[in-house]
Amino acid sequence: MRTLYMSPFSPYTRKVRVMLAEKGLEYENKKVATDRFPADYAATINPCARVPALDDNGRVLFESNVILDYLLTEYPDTPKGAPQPPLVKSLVRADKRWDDWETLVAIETALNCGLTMLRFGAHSGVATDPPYLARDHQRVQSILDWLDKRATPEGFVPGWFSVLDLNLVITLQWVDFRKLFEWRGRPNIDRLMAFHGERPTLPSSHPTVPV
Ligand SMILES: N[C@@H](CCC(=O)N[C@@H](CS)C(=O)NCC(=O)O)C(=O)O
Repeated sequence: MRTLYMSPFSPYTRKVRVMLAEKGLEYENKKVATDRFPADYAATINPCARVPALDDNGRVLFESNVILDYLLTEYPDTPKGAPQPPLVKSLVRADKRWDDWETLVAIETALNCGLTMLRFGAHSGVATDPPYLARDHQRVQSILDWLDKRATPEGFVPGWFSVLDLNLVITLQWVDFRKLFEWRGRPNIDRLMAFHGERPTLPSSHPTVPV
């Protein structure tokens, strides 16, 4: 029995849904109201009181990138006919571990900035009051400039669909869905999004699709 504690609009949840689809793993979606978590959720599922969390036959994990790492490690196979380019085998490359971790953390920071903008700012346009929102807007633009130098038109790990690609695609598709900030106009990121953004495992978990 595999249960995903989730919210349909959550980009962090979506990363896990896409990975489960890539691995061809069956699971049950358990929607959690993120504005009023059930009383025992933090005590029994995720002490951080957030989604996603995954209960994999009694092994309960939280934190999206940890769950991705777990799924890649515990379920190394991909189904026949899986999309191309193939899914990577590990969260980060052994020989580029520090580079890949920095990329992952930079994308995660951009997503966290987006969440702050959504919670505390206007849903569209640049809300600059309070001032930390202006800093978050600057931060995402500098992160995107930096990512554009690390990306290639075929992703962060050419020849593969990497967890870095997965994180970026989900972050920027969610930014568009929430109309938070402009990210286009960077050659490598634009092409990476065109290259990986249509992957067949993505549409069914798009935030516009009812769960
Ligand atoms: N770092 C966490 C972030 C998870 C997160 O922030 N989830 C949001 C939904 S998108 C949430 O549960 N928010 C509820 C809250 O903060 O009260 C992860 O990667 O799983």
